[in-house]
Amino acid sequence: MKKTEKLKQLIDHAKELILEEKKKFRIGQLLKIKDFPIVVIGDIHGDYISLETITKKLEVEGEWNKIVFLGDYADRGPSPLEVYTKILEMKCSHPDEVFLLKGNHEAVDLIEFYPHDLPWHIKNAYGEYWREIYDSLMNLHRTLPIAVIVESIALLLHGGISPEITPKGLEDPTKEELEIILWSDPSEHVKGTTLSNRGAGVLFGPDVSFSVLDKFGVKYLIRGHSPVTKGYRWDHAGRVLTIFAAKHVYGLESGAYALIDSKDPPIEIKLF
Ligand SMILES: [Mn+2]
Repeated sequence: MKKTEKLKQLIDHAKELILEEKKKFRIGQLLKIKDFPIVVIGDIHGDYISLETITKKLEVEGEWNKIVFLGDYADRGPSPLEVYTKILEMKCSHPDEVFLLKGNHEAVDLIEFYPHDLPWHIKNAYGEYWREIYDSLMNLHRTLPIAVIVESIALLLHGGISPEITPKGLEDPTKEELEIILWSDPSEHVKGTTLSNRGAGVLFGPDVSFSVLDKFGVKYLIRGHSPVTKGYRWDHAGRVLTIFAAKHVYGLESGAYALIDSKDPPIEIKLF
């Protein structure tokens, strides 16, 4: 089979399986997951080495029931196509166990994001056929869900929250809500929300985290989006966890992912 056709089929197959999630796990764009342990993996940004390190560790340690990726799969790192191939193969071989959320780099029709080197990588690998691959990937991005609720434990999404975010709103978010969810960051120094210097989304303070997480009936928010030095960072009195996987691309001290289990405390950080 032509290699363009092979990748396109993988993307389209994964897209069908993502749409199928609606029958079992999803209400609109919101996923509900309850089987433990749940592995949560933050931004990869084309860093295939980090993704491979994590998946090898998961194979060896073997303790997972679900895997949730928090979005931002390509752009910045050298190997976005290897990353897509790997995560889409994982989705296809474990459709009821592996879930891909949308990050701001997958929000095709929302706000422009930089850098966006994915088209260049596809042109480099597929020449004149690049557009077919790119369009398939963009269509896949349009189908991705935006958040996961792990009942009474955690809300999982790419960026952040504001007082307007509700469980009902996550099922079918407005453009404004989507911008908040995909672009925002926590801040210790803000009360309520303020404008973000990213030019999109907001900075949200501890008071917002406490009230919104209480409204969702969960203790924690787990999100990616910020390249934190140690691969993870706790904010807002230990209720907001940032995790980040792309350690080579950002030169971080370590990368990290999180493991949610039915024990106390429920979240364990895994460094690599
Ligand atoms: Mn991001």
